[in-house]
Amino acid sequence: MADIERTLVIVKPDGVQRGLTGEIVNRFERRGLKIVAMRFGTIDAALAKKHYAEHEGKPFYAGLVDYITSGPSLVMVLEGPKAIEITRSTVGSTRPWEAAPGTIRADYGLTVGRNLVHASDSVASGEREVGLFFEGEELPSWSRDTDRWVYDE
Ligand code: IDP
Ligand code: MG
Repeated sequence: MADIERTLVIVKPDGVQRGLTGEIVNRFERRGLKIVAMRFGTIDAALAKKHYAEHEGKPFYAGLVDYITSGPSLVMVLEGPKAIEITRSTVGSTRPWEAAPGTIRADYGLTVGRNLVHASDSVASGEREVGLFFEGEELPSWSRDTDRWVYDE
């Protein structure tokens, strides 16, 4: 199998409030990524701070923690070849005004503080973030009958 990676993706509270969860999941699913975990609920402050630890001390950090904990999110783990880059390119640049047309952030977003989606930025962050949100049986390993039509070896 070629470079199978796992990434943590979050439809943030603005995406949920705006009724875009299905639309956003659909973009990843139709691209060919496989869902291996999914949970809906409000992220608590302790978990949010761990998740965004790299941003501690930055001017937007407090607002970021408030934003991500402000209501329910849809948290998922997606798997596939080059899943990190594939997911990031589907999501688009952090600042929606810089995101390429056709990406989620360009199609639905205007400001960096309401940019709809989180996606892990490296294989190492993916492993760390998946481990913060899910464990063991919550991450089933399953083979999809269509995989050989979705990607080659
Ligand atoms: P990413 O989500 O594209 O990986 P990061 O730089 O890791 O972007 O920032 C994490 C999140 O913090 C962003 O998605 C955004 O919600 C928020 N953020 C980043 N920079 C700013 C800012 O300058 N003002 C407000 N929020 C920001
Ligand atoms: Mg990031």
